[in-house]
Amino acid sequence: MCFKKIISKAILVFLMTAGVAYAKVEKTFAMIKPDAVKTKVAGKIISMIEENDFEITAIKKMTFTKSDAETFYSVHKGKPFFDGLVEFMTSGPIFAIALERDNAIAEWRKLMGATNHLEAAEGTVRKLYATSIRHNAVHGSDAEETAKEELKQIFPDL
Ligand code: IDP
Ligand code: MG
Repeated sequence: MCFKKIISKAILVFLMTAGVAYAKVEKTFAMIKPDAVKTKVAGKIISMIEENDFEITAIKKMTFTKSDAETFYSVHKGKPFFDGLVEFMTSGPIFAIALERDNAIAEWRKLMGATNHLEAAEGTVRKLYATSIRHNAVHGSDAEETAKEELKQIFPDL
């Protein structure tokens, strides 16, 4: 093999390795909240997740106890909306979902849309299904560390 060919092969291998490293598979935690389960749009939201190339690695329907919700949202303890949030999150069943894809955390938050549905972009889950800033259909981890903690709380065996 000539020198030129060896160099171009080496460059190709380097670029492929760098590409794979860049697009590393990431895990995140998603939830379909009680409002969306109650209005039976959970299936539509799961379709959106699948259509956007996420792998669903675990899913379960469950109902948060007060203690589950307080632990899950402990970062918001003391905020004016905390008690209402806990009441809402314990008001009915949710779907807890473990997701994987490249940049899963950011990609799922992008697909969810802004916390306030009035600010959510067209085509996002919250634009389509949220009815207020509290009743906003879905949850998504906001960083690698929180994704790890949330997955551990809800799917300890994963
Ligand atoms: P996020 O779900 O987009 O990450 P956070 O700021 O982490 O938003 O808030 C957690 C949840 O608390 C929101 O999804 C929403 O259900 C509720 N929430 C946030 N801000 C308010 C508010 O100002 N009023 C009522 N509920 C709120
Ligand atoms: Mg949050």
